[in-house]
Amino acid sequence: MSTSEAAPVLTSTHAGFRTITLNRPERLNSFTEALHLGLRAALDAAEADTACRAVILTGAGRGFCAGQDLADSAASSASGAKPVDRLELYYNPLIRRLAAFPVPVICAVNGVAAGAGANLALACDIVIAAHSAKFLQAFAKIGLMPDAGGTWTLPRLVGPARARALAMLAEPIDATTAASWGMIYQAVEDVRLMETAEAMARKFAAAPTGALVAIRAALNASETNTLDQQLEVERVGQGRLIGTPDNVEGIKAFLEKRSPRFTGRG
Ligand code: T3D
Repeated sequence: MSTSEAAPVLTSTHAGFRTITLNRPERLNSFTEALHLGLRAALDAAEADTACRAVILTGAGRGFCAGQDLADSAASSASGAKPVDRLELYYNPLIRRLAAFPVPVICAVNGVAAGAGANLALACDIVIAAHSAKFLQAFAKIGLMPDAGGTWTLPRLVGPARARALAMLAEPIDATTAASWGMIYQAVEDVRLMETAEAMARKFAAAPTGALVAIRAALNASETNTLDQQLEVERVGQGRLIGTPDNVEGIKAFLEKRSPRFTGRG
């Protein structure tokens, strides 16, 4: 494993995957422009590295991400971006990018995830949270509405009644509740968080990446499609996957009763 440090975001490169760590622990990894730019650069690097077949996103210290840095938000930013500009400049491209990222993104929520930090987590493919983590749609507490995709993801994950209550009451829920509501995939003991995420990343690092990305795209498309439209999405998607090297290898390995050696992005 090699580690390169580029505060306020750290990247660790492992065999087949990268771990990207938000690194402003003294401010619970809340977003400044520098953090946005650091995260963007870390995702650029992961995307450019064809040996990278999964990404883990996590936070340094006791928090995952407390959303927008409200002190930075109040002060005039380096680029002079107003809050609403920041959505278009940073948050929206980030959420769109995760929805189409070329490899699966696992979010390892190590502590509180609030505001845009909560919705960043929910934009990832698989969310695992430490038992001590909390999810908080903090926006209404400061007179705002959820952003970073929260009004899209929340009702789809937990249903409209719970989404409304989470957003309007702005009360935290713990990781176990989040898992039981279907908001996240799994809540694990704090000490097992990273080993669980890394085991999953290693599995993805040996998986047929193209199929995983096609699965995500089809599931996302199903949110608005009719059954007929979705059957067409499956026909087109399967048409692209059938006959790919990973499909050929998967069938060959099955018939030869051995583990497949998928090439993923290669
Ligand atoms: O402006 C735009 O660009 C629009 C976009 C908005 C997107 C958004 O995300 S809006 C929502 C912004 N986030 C919040 O409103 C959450 C604010 N934070 C909290 O409510 C609490 O900190 C938490 C519930 C997340 C955690 O509480 P707790 O008690 O565990 O920690 P704490 O003591 O409040 O925080 C620790 C430190 O981090 C503290 O600093 P200090 O007192 O030790 O010097 C606190 O001020 C700082 N901190 C936490 N969150 C933020 C923050 N500093 C700046 N911005 C934050 N978001």
